[in-house]
Amino acid sequence: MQRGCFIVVEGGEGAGKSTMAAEIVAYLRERGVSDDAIVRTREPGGTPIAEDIRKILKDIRKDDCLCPEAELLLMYAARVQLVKTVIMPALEAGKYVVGDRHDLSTLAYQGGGRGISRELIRSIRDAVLGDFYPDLTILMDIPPEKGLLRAGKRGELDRFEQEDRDFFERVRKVFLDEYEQHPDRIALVRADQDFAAVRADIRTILESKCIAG
Ligand code: Z5A
Repeated sequence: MQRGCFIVVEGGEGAGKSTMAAEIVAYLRERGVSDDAIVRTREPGGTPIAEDIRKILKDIRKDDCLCPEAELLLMYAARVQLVKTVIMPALEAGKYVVGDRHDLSTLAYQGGGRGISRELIRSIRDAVLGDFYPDLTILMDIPPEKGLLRAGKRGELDRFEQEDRDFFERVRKVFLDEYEQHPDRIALVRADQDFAAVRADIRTILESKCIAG
């Protein structure tokens, strides 16, 4: 059986990743991919254990703070659980997996945002995931102030959303640096356009990569 395809949507908060992940699923359906051949994931999360880890990562604790290195290891604990129990089996069964964030986020947030060295992140990644990578990453780029404004409309902010402006600028810079270094596997979309324009750009990328067709 032909291996499936792992498509990841990445970017800053409020970029519209979840919205566009749903649009990618709609695109696949239009091209005749059946519902049971499409799996959606989100990170951190996506399995019962990984969702428990997500709660630890997102909750604001007044009585303790999470060290950057502990945060990094929890991200990878959740990710390995998801990759090994959900994503890999789905790909082996020939399915499409549409992921809301994956490990580019770790380089951006724990690397750029928290200042953990790229070498440490890469060594943990390589040790637990080996040569596993997404087939396509769509990076939705948006200036942090615009993304945070969208995200802020949801109400209460989580532990990440309470970081300062510089944090999000560093995160964005790593995302864009990675795109510049790997334009073969990362596609860039301007996420501060209106919904129809973002959707059209994503469709053009999927068509150019011959996804589902
Ligand atoms: N994190 C990390 O540090 N390291 C890691 O390795 C990983 C994650 C994997 C997960 O939070 C947090 O974990 C995240 C990074 C960290 N931290 N933050 N902050 P999450 O999953 O809860 O949140 P998120 O990933 O940032 O997603 P989000 O804020 O929900 O944003 P989104 O998915 O990109 O956007 P959306 O929900 O699709 O849209 C947001 C709003 O904008 C919504 O009202 C939409 O209707 C609207 N929208 C969408 N598109 C448009 C356009 N084009 N125009 C206008 N309005 C739009």
